[in-house]
Amino acid sequence: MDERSQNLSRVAGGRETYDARRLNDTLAGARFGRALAVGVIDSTNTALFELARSGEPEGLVLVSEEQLAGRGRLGRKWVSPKGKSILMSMLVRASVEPQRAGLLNAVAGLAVVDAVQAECGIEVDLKWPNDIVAYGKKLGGILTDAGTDREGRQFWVVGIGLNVNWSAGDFPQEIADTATSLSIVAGAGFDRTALAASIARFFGDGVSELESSRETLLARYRKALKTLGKKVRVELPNETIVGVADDIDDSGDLIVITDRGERRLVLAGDVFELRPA
Ligand code: BT5
Repeated sequence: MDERSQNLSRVAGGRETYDARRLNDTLAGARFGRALAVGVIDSTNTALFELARSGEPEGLVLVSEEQLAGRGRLGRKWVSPKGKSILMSMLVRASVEPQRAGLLNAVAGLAVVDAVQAECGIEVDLKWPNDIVAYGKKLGGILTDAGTDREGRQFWVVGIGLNVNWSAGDFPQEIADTATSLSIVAGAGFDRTALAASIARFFGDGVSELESSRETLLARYRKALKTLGKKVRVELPNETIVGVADDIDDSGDLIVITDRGERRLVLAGDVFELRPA
């Protein structure tokens, strides 16, 4: 067995309840067109990152039923009951300037919005920088990890967590008031295999759009971002900014006009919507 197959089988050790064959059939020919479905894993982002470092080519999609160490940003935890979420990561080796790579979060967010619309008939919103929300509650989040492989080539692992078939009793205390799921919003369950395939397809189209036509992508992102035009409080590690979320720049960073009229560029932070005074 070569190194790559060994890596793949190590990562794949687990119960498979996604329909991996249908997932791969549906993705045939797509840019993100090879899927690996595993049972339990620490984190799909961490596992795919390791494969990427060893030279795995672009296009691999890793989905899992359960994560033991699911990660959010800044060392936060991503929680999920077994078999009820989409927990997926995709390996990107695009020709994107590193300073624009933040837009992969936008590409992933838009892919989720489009796939949920197509597969579930539900409209969901994006909240800057990486949340998928419905009725003001968090449905999903995105985590992009950037790395360099052993040959010095840049890659990105884009991870998506989406609460699909959770019922009311599935929410741990710490997110009970702030989170929701597609099944709660719609009152129906959804096929995770079809949804994951649709997200991967839209994501591939979006990465190509980012490479060839960034302005079109930015226009779509501006339209989907519910944060723009809202009065917000932005929490940064050492500072809190209050103002109006005015726009995003070419790299997807948020432009806030503060109450004192200053223009501030926010690269990463937690945004809370405030009620207008
Ligand atoms: C995120 O971080 O929203 C990024 C989440 C990315 C998860 C995916 S799952 C597949 C891949 N593999 C990984 O290991 N990660 C990615 P952040 O903005 O930091 O939000 C984290 C915060 O959201 C936590 O501190 C909780 O407050 C809340 N949270 C945790 N799990 C949640 C869930 N399932 N639904 C809604 N909110 C959640």
